[in-house]
Amino acid sequence: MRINKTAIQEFNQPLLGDHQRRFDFLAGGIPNVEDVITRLMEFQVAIPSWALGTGGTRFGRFSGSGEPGNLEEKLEDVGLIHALNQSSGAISLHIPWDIPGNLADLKLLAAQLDLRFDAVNSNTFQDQPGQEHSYKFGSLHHVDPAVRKQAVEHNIEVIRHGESLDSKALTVWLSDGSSFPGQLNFRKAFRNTLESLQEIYAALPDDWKIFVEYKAFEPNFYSMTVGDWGQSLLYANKLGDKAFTLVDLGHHLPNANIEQIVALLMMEGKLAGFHFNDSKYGDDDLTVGSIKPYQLFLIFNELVEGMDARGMNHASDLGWMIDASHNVKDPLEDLLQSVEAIMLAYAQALTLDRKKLEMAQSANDVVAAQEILQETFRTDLRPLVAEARLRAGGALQPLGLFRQLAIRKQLIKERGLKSVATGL
Ligand code: PSV
Ligand code: MN
Repeated sequence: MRINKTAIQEFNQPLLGDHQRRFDFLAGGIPNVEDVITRLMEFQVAIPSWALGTGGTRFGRFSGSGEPGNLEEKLEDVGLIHALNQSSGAISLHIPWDIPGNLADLKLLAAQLDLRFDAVNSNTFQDQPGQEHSYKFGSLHHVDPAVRKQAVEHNIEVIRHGESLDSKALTVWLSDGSSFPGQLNFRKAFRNTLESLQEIYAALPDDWKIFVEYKAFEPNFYSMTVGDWGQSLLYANKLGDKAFTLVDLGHHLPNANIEQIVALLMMEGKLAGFHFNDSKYGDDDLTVGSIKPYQLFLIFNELVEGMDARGMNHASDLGWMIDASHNVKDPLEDLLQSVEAIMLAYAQALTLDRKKLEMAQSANDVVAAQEILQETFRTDLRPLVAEARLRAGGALQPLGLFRQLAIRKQLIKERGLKSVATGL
């Protein structure tokens, strides 16, 4: 199903008066408001192809309904989100969950939906039917060179798929690690991984990047071979200029200072990709901003500060993606909530009085620094984000329109009650 422009305009019409009143009040207090709106309109967050269905845990999965049954339908779903919020104009594919079939048709569909293909992701954390060697004891770090070779070849195949869709980056997340002390020689595991990554790196096209994603634990619970930002940065530095670290918000040990990690990676020019989600305990993959919205704002504050310090383009120089799982919510509603939370945190970071903060920092005025941050965080910027969406042709209330149009009901009619998406 598609949402046409008229439906969006008709939905917005009765809401315009109230929106204008709230926006005008807010805009009066924001000196660079037009610049902020332009940046918000440019900013796009990619949706992962594996998060359009209902997720689950190792205890079970309670399937939703009307889930996309193939890649084309997944594109259609992202197209729906993007039509509603105008901020989700990209899709990220996980291979082999989503192997692109008919390229010409797929590209045409993406163009019709105003979508581009973001980073492609390899998968050496699961065995596939017919696969020669098992990844039970790891992939790129494996003690057996034949397993490493198979995993390297898979990554190169993923790059080739990405090239055919005009993607520009490969994300490598490894579940490689050990579950018990003594299981692994850490140095050998690191070196094997590095050598494997070097082979993959050698196959990257000139204008491509490789993102090395780290994770503290799970599925291995004693050590992970790319376990934290230090290890990821080591690999990225040793690989070369096209290699970077990817930060997934759920991949840290509890209470890690993610905003500081982000600031230092940016200072080193080694941050390139970002996976958004939220968590209470571990890699919970919850809706962005649902648990720790203040931390999300603090992270965006560092991102904006760091990107500006290096003269980077906010919209295109880093890869922005959601990486969440939707176990009890409609995935499309959940994704709309996540994108909204990201746009809000970005808007907050853009409107922060940075000069004033710098002055407070220089004067060691700790109280003033906190006041400046919290003044911005506590200002309701939702009308600003809504204005950007309105000007871009989106809905003033994306979730409201999703429900008013009964989109899930229509998808169930088209796809059936029992269609289950590939993915998490
Ligand atoms: C691993 O937990 C991860 O964050 C990686 O990005 C994977 O590609 C994705 O989730 C899906 O399993
Ligand atoms: Mn991730």
